[in-house]
Amino acid sequence: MLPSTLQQQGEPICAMATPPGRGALAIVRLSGQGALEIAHQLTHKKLLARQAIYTKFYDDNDEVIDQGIVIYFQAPASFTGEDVVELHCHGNPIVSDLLLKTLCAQGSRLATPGEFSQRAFVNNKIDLAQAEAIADLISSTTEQGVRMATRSLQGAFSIRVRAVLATLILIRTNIEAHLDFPDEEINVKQVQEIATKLTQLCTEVTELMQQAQQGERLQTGATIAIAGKPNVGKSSLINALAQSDIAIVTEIPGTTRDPLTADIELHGMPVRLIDTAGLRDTANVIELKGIERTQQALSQADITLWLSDASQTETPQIAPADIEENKTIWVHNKIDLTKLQASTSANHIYLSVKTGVGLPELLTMIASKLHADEQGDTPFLARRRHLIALQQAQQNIQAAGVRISAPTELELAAEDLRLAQLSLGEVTGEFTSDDLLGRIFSEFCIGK
Ligand SMILES: Nc1nc2c(ncn2[C@@H]2O[C@H](COP(=O)(O)OP(=O)(O)OP(=O)(O)O)[C@@H](O)[C@H]2O)c(=O)[nH]1
Ligand SMILES: [Mg+2]
Repeated sequence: MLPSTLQQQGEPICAMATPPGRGALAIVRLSGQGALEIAHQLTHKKLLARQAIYTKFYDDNDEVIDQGIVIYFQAPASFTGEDVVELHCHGNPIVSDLLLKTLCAQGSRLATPGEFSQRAFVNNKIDLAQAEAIADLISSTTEQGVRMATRSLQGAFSIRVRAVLATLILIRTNIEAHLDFPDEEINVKQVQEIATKLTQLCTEVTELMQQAQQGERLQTGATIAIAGKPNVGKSSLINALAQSDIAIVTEIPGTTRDPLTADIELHGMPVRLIDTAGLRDTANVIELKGIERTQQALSQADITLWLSDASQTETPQIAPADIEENKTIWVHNKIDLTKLQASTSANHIYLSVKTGVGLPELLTMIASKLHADEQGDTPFLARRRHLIALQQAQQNIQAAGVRISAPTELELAAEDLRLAQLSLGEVTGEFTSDDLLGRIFSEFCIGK
């Protein structure tokens, strides 16, 4: 890593930092080698670091484009670590286009998606998980998502990953020392010590992974399929939970054919509900297609609400054999037609969609199954990429733990730990291929 004062500055790039459209203000950002000179040509002003200066912006023919504020951030004390200039102009896309055109005519070029964040990463202003947190912070659709992304951006996730990495490196160094000096054979006590440390490390990675998993789910949301035999009240339930008449409800069995979706928020977690076609043996081609789609929705759902009609006790309503018990809540509907009271036990709930009794309890049950009610324990936001890396690291650490007890496999245990280190390093971006970096940053918007 270069000392920050010696960091290389890239060619100057510019982009809108605010969304396109009309508004009171827009911000155009310029970063890189020579940004200060370009800004000087544009404003005809001598700019001082971190001072907001009211100025006119001039085009190539010295005609005034607009007037606004210019702020100069001297390298390395800027977002990208390079010289950065922010131009605050009036929020008209024609004005910002004219500014960008002038900046390009003066030696800058338009930034590619995520290029500002990528430069911040290259210049060690943020690590990869933090750069991703910026994109997630901007795209979050729930308050909880925003809070978690902010924590990740502040380094909550990276700090935990680095702590695990530091412990792992210590253990690895210890093992490699024995490999380097084969005369001093590793003794039983030393093996036990390393094995204990590896077990502790594995527990830490597991905890981190669980929290990351929860963070990922809180960001991307969960899918809940509502399934059951025809006419049990599935469409009535989606309407009630979405508080909107999105699905047609009739007393005719087989009303719903295409799966219908509704997005709701549960304890700050985005949840997608899917109402499906009732499952039964039928020769109707259209209904059969609907049933096919139901099976598909069930296989992809995080949770299935299996609805049955509590008033129809004579014909037991059995779910398909392939339904996953731990992903299912058994909802017994229409208790208003029976003498039953609203109640819950384990994964069963008795309610009436018609009267609304038991619906709040159903939401609580779903939230607890999704762990959405434990969000206070989720300090950061993570991505699927991070989960895969953590899982890989965990498997390698586990494998090392098994191998360590056989002195002949010491070398293989060291190799397992090296692989675990690579996986963890991928999260923060210490060991990340250019391909992956390119893919990650290309998903950002221009100007980020
Ligand atoms: N009494 C009573 N009737 C209900 C309740 N929930 C739904 N219904 C009625 O049951 C009938 C079927 O409801 P739907 O919501 O269309 O049932 P569905 O499961 O979507 O049916 P399909 O789309 O045909 O599979 C309608 O007449 C609803 O008004 C309830 O809690 N109590
Ligand atoms: Mg229906």
